[in-house]
Amino acid sequence: MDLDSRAKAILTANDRGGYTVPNGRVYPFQWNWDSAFVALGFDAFDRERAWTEVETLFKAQWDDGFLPHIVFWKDDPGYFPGPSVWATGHDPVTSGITQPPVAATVVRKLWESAHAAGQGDAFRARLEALFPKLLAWHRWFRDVRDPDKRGVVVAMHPWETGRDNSPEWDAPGEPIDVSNVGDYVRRDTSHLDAKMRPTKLEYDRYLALVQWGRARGWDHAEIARTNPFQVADVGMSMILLRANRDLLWLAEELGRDADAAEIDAIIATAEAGIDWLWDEDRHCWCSRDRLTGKHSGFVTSASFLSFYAGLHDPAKDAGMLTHFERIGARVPCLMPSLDPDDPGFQMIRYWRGPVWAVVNYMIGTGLTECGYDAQGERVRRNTAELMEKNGFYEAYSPIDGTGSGGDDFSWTAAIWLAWARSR
Ligand code: 9WN
Repeated sequence: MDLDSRAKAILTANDRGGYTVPNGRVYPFQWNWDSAFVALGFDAFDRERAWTEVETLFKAQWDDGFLPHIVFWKDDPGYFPGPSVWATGHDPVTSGITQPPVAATVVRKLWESAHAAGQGDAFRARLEALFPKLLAWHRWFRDVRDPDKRGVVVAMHPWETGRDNSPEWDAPGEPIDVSNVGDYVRRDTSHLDAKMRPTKLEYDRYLALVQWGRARGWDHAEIARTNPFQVADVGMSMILLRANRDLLWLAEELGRDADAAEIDAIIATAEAGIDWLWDEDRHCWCSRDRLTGKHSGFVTSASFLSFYAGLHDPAKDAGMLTHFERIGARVPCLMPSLDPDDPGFQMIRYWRGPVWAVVNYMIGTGLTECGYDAQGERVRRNTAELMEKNGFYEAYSPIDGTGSGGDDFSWTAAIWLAWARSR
């Protein structure tokens, strides 16, 4: 079967009726940013289904605009922690944390694609219905997750960042008390080689933070005041800035002037404040602990999302391109989730080395949009080569391209269809 057909077959097989699971065995529920990327894949062959993916996700939105990272439409014993551990008391049952806000950017793409196909009229009502939901989520970030008004996103859990065990969370995770976590049985390591997955200490911290939120009834305002882990994540911050630019574009498209002015103000706050995440010593963008003020100092794949965010600062861009060239000379397949020159780099251990197609998509499109065509094309070509040689894995080694994590992975297949295959 050719790659296009295989990618479509993966999305179809992982479709549970209105939503898609990232992987049938390892992740048997609907995940937030996975679904957004999956919609881009569906859009290549089934426009109707693409919109439904995002609409289903937003059916799980809470009244205050919060959009959960997992929706447990049906229980499944194959994943831990499941709905009873989160105990958010919502219907549908959801987790109590969020994930990187890529949805507005995806909805703009879906809309432009419908429009270009002459189907703008058919999809306009659906865009009108999604817009206020996207805006409500972005307002939630502004009001609940940016306490210092710097235009960044402060993550309350490593899982929120989507880069679960990045070394960026090691030092900020130290204050998390794991002494009362109790016994639990992980399911990820029964599906996958433990060498690919986060460690026991990391899982203890993940669980302790879930227990912390649950003990506070998932009151996000209180969690934001008291949580022992509070990190301004460079990935989520860049992604939200980009998403707000796309939401502004949609507001103008829909003639929603008051909303446009409000989003404009959110963007202005971010453009004025996001430099807080620039580490002058390391000469890179990185996450920063809100509680200690310390930069992580790690060059990760998320560092390269400044281009996607639409930031234009010649000195900082030059700094990031220098890192790009250095890393590009060290590994055949960009972009490793951690700098290969870092002593903690591991070829297959989750977010400490492997390449993710969705992050590459954001890095590559951002570079190209900013006029760095050769770099953007290198990232796209590397992404395509990984899939051509090894199929559609969750992640890949940047050294030899071997797949790690789950196979037949939805968002990887989606990125093939939406971007990587293009010539
Ligand atoms: C926890 C589904 C998700 C992705 C994340 C990725 C991984 C979950 C896990 O899988 O996280 O959310 O159990 O490891 O890190 O980015 O959304 O693909």
